[in-house]
Amino acid sequence: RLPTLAVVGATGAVGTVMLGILSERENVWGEIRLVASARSAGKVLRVRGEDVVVQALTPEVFDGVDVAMFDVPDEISKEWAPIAAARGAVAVDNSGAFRMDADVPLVVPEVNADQVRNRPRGIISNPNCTTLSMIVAIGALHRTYGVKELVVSSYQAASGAGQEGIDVLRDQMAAVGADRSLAEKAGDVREAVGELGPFPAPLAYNVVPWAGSLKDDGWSSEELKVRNESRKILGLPDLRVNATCVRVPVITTHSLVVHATFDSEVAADDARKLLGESDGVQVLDDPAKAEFPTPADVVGTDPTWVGRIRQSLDDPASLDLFLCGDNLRKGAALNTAQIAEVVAKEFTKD
Ligand code: 11C
Repeated sequence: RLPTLAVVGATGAVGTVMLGILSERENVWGEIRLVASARSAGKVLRVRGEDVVVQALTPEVFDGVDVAMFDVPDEISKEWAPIAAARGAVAVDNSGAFRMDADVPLVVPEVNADQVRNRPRGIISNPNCTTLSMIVAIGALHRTYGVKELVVSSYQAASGAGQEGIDVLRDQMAAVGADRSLAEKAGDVREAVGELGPFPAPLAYNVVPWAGSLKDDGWSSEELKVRNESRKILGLPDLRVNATCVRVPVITTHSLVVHATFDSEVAADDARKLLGESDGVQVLDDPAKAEFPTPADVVGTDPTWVGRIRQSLDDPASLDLFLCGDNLRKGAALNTAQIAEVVAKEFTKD
């Protein structure tokens, strides 16, 4: 039989992309139930070419559900994923609520699909979009060369902060766009943009060296996620990782610069070939022809894009890379859908 799927958070930024992905991918689901807050209940959304009425989040909505995806804030997942699991569903959670729990696997199917079965609580976590935007490529390199250290700088899109992030950046761009005298005097952009929304500084005409919340010793939650989640996914608890997370005025698609050090020497051509043959990775790397990934050119696509692949001039065991990944697709909805599809196979086999 085909398993029943619930999509919790169906009306949010990631949920909206999820409905598109479920409509595009090979169908492995029987019923698809759409779930959101009571405020959105009764709305009609389209998935797989059909109109589906959104249901309110209640314990009963999970009755008969085999897999429940959660694309909701941490506190909602924390409360409701265990309720879904108690009612017999496998919860695939895209929030940060359970990612670092030892009894919850953190899965990227191209890297550690085998971990899906290792779920004593009936919960599987999906990584943060920033980690996901690099880990498929780093995982592929790690399998051959053994990764020892990552130094990461992110260039994160506004949609990482949800629909509010998208709306605020669009409003700020509209507010500054017409005035050709702006961005010449300290503070003039800040004055012009209006609401900062979820960002601690203007995002239009700017870069903001901050994402997430403040943690010990000046690190941001986002930077710690990149470190801790990379370690867990790669199964390397002592991996050295330093990340600096920066927000840029891009609507969707996170970019990262990664300096990766391996156990053995890596020639750039060998890395290019290996990445080119890896599932979920697309190499675009010919600077002489201005060929490298940019968010504007890859948004809406599934792979992790890699370019600017160079062997370090000072260390033949290190590579410098530029990566781009759509933070709402592979960074969130697509990876969740892929995990759910791995689980779905268990039901169709029985
Ligand atoms: C951002 N990466 O770009 C964050 C959003 O842990 O799932 C996702 C936060 C998370 O703001």
